[in-house]
Amino acid sequence: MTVRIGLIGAGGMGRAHVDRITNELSGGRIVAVADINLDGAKAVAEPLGAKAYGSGPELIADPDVDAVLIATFGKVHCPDVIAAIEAGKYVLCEKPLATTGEDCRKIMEAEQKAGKQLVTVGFMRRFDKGYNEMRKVLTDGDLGYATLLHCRHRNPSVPENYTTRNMIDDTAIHEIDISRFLLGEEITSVRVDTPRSTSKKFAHLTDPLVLVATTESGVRIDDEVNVNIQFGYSIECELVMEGGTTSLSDQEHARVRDQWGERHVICHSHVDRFHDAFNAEFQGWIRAVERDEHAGSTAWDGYAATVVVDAGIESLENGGKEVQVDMIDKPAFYA
Ligand code: ISE
Repeated sequence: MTVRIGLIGAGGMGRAHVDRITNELSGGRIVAVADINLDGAKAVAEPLGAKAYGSGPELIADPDVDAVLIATFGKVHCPDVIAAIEAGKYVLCEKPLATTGEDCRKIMEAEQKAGKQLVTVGFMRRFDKGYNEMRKVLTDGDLGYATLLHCRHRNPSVPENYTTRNMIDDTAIHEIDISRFLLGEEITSVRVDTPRSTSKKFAHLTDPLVLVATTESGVRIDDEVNVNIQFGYSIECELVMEGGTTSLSDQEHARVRDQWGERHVICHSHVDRFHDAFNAEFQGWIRAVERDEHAGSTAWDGYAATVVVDAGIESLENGGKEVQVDMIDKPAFYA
């Protein structure tokens, strides 16, 4: 069976997903593309022989669409995710699931009403080999329990419409999710520090930030979010346990050693850095949809990350005070 996928959002991320589904993965085909810019939707759809729509609901209602992929801006995710659930279609929604905890709760309520887990959130780092090996070092138990998690999330630059709030809800949300994945527990409080800003940024940004979070068992997470670092897209992570550490190795596949020293290429975008993780995530999702099964992170994971984001933004807006994460009890449906 070929899973007939409808894409909502024909921007850069959507097009990267079309490319992987069409040229790199098997079992899925893009049959429809929707975008509020209908010409943008047509530009992506026509070469594929797919249909083009000017809105998400039209695409979701199309009986030829088996499953929905959402790659629009976070702010507009919620109604389309709920419409897909109500249509009984599996939906892979790029992060964030929604931009408020309340919208995520509405999504979880719709899913529980449908009686079936249909929502996957695009937290692709969960499919990265490095993070999975780090997690295994912890769960194997030989090095004891975790005490600290040091993260660095560096982007070469960001566009002018990217805001300081986006440093938390669009960028640090990846470390928020991967910390939960690595440590297997929830984050209970957050504070956001604002060190000296770089001059290499748009005037409205406060960059870098350091998000400091604490988990249920007391593990301390620090995340340097630094989005105008110039030199490349650089993701670092070190997990400290009682008897040793484990860290993400760098992104290189090969090194060069010569008269100028030793080096490797540094990529410039998340699409390249997490290429293999995205592919593993999407291939797993397509195979699961074929079998009528859920795959990947759940709507609960989307909710849990968003309420930590909410606390981080509250801290940022209140001079870096420590904010407790306001989280509902996990419904048994997501156990
Ligand atoms: C972007 O949306 C991503 O998801 C990238 O992984 C992140 O590095 C970047 O800061 C975000 O804007």
